[in-house]
Amino acid sequence: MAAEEAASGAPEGAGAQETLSNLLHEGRRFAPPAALAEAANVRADAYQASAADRLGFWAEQARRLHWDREWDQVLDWSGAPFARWFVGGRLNVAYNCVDRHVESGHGDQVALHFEGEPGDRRSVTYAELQREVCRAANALTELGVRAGDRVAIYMPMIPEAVVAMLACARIGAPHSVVFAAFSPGALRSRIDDAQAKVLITADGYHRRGSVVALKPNADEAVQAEGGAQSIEHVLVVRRSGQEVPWTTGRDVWWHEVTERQPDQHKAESFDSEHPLFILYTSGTTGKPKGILHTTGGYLTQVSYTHSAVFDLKPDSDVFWCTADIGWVTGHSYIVYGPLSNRATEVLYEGTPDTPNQGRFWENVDRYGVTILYTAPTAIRTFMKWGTEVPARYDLSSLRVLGSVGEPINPEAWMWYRENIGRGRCPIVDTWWQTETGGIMISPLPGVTSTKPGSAMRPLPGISAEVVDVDGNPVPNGAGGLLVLDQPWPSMLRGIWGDEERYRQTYWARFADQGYYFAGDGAKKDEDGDIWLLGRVDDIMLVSGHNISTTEVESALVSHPAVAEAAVVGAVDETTGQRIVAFVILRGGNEEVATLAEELKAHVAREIGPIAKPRQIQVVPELPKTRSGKIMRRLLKDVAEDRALGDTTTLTDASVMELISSKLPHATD
Ligand code: 6R9
Repeated sequence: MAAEEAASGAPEGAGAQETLSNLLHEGRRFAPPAALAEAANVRADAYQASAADRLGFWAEQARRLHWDREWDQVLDWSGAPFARWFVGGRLNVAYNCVDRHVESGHGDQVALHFEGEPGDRRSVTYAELQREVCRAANALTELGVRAGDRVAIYMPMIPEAVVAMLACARIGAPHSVVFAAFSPGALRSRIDDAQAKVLITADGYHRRGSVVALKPNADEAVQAEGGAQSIEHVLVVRRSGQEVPWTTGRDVWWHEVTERQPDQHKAESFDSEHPLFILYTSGTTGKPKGILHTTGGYLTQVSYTHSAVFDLKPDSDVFWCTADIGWVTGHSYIVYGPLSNRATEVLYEGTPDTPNQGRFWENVDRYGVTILYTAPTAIRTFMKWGTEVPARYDLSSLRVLGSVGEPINPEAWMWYRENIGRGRCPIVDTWWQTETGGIMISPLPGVTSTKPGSAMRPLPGISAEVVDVDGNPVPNGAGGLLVLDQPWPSMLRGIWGDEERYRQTYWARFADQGYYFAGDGAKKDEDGDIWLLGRVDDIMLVSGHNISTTEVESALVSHPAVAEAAVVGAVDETTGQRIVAFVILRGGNEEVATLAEELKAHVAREIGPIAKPRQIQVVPELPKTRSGKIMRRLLKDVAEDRALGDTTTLTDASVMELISSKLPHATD
């Protein structure tokens, strides 16, 4: 393996940046398949064209959409860091995502193949979607929702969730989607912050073979005493069919109110900067931030990136993004990007292991999925389950594979390529954030020769840099902080109701240079390609060396005995921090005692002695957020023998008890 050949010890005493440059030399390259390159939506010349005239390039991308009135100015950055894109332009997002496809003769094309977890199925064409969105828009209007009013959406992954979002967009009512597995308290604080007028929810949904009730949580969030007071109506979709508590006057069945509406609705045009949605992101500390996105710039970038990065051909592709609509990935790459591009897509309600561990691959096989977009956490789970699971299915329809959410370890990247893509499909590792709205750094599947584990380059039209603490670009081969040094169309327009926090969080760190600070560490390799190294808060400082958790984790999972790894820096009197690793073993590796030593030696070989974990703890599970990101903060609490911090965003809080009980309180 090239990574092993190239591994050499980091020289003792090297500076922080030199140390980073010695980590993880990746020699493997995968050129795009010739047929894909030949017919690719975006070619190599887009990089030069966009660099020569960035605003002209974005204006050209905006013309992908239907504008009721064209803009007067592409970008107004005079109020930086508050951007205005396509100033003076007017459009309707729902019209762009639905009606115009019907008008161009594609009403019979399937927009959504819905796959319920129990196996119930329903395909919704663009013409049907148009009628449903119109009815829902009329229903919201009947309930008193006007342009500018906020609507909270607390729904499972069913077609009505997509319809609800589009109906809000159609009438200019910004939605705030709250992940259905969030608690009543989390829902309440988000409704309060946005002062939402209507809440759209469901009776319940299917998860891991059982029926989960949702309406009681919604009720608790908006109850008369101690609940969110801004809600006037709760609109309830019938999904699970279970009995629900009911508050007459406030609660309305979705089917009752939509069925009596006309299935036509005139889409009004809105200003390019009209708010489209608020999406709360928790971050590591403090109260959730309501990230605000607006209309024209957002839709332009998600539409362009969805077409460029996944090479979508609307007449032949079947796209499947496995995220939940509660996350930005679901907003941009289930709803707005794909539908604006007239994609046919899969919408799946459930989990990957219900009724068995082959469910994802069965879905790919059944619908002939050609483009799959998922997360490293899912890929590592599939690795644990073994290659024999996907091997049982016909995955020959696949042609492009995507990854998002966390750095993808080279080992997981290779596994994805070989076992899912069967060595034929380019992998696009896409870096972006709730705040960026759309993909920023990613290979282009018909252009880029990819490297396992690297997100490669900023997309045409996007500018990013890796800088040192003073804001100077680092040379190739060195590490630093990722910044975005030019505004982009789908950038957040602020934090809802908190202008100062917006400035402080993203723009204060490099105020002199005017850079957006993403909060991620990154390095540029010898070719200038970008490797994401995880959140800056997670980067460790050992004897004066900056060491990224991502790289030590990648070294650990490159050992055949390790399925998943999470690494943290714990306070240490002599070295500042010491590296503590938590690993999940692949089946059949029981000789834990000798393994710890072997893994330490393996990391030392792969990266260098400085990166060797002081402690290695075998654990049954890792703490993850509900969107699949490892919560290193909690592992750090364990490693530093401290009471655990806030665990409310964990998928499964009992995981922490298991881990805490296992860690010996000694250093070695
Ligand atoms: C889209 C999304 C954003 C944070 C981001 C970074 C991490 C996302 C990544 C990645 C490395 C990738 N992240 N994609 N890190 N490589 N391809 O996940 O948005 O939930 O706001 O998270 O996720 O740390 O800063 P969000």
